[in-house]
Amino acid sequence: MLTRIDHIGIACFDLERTVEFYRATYGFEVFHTEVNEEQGVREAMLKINETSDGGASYLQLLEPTREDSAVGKWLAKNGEGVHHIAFGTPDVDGAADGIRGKGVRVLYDRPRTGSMGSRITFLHPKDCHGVLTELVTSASPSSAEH
Ligand code: MC0
Repeated sequence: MLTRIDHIGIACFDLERTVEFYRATYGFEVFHTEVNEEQGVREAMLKINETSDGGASYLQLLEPTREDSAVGKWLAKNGEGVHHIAFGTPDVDGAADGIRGKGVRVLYDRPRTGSMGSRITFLHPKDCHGVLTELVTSASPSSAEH
């Protein structure tokens, strides 16, 4: 079961400048930052609201750490913009299995580590009407709140 929009991933060339745009324009503050070497991104999570499932929804600003990363390749081809949407679920393994059973390509055999210790996987954009789609289970309900 997918219970919230966990985050919208936005690819950018310069993380600090993009964070400043979201702060100055909308008043959104940085909730969390980290580097995910496996995914090749430096990211800032801006918390937008808490959700009724005990989690939260974020904007995730993503700057590539290397040109051959997924975000690096996408930026070179498309420029800045919305890169993916992520749905939150209490059970990423079960959600991925169910969606795989409907004929959608799930990109990882087993979920990998995402933002704030979450477990994540992705669905191929070509099977999702052009939208790279991520499934996320937070590390714990409290990690989505702090
Ligand atoms: C590629 N395509 C996309 C897309 N990326 N379409 C929509 N949205 C995107 N973000 C399209 C391309 O335009 C191309 O279409 C086709 O998919 C193949 O793309 P490609 O450029 O040849 O690249 P591939 O095939 O090497 O890789 C695409 C793929 C990859 C989606 C498999 O980006 C991937 O594995 N993504 C999942 C991981 C990821 O995105 N990590 C970064 C966020 P045409 O029509 O030209 O053939 S990490 C993250 O978000 C973590 C930290 C977290 O949330 O916690």
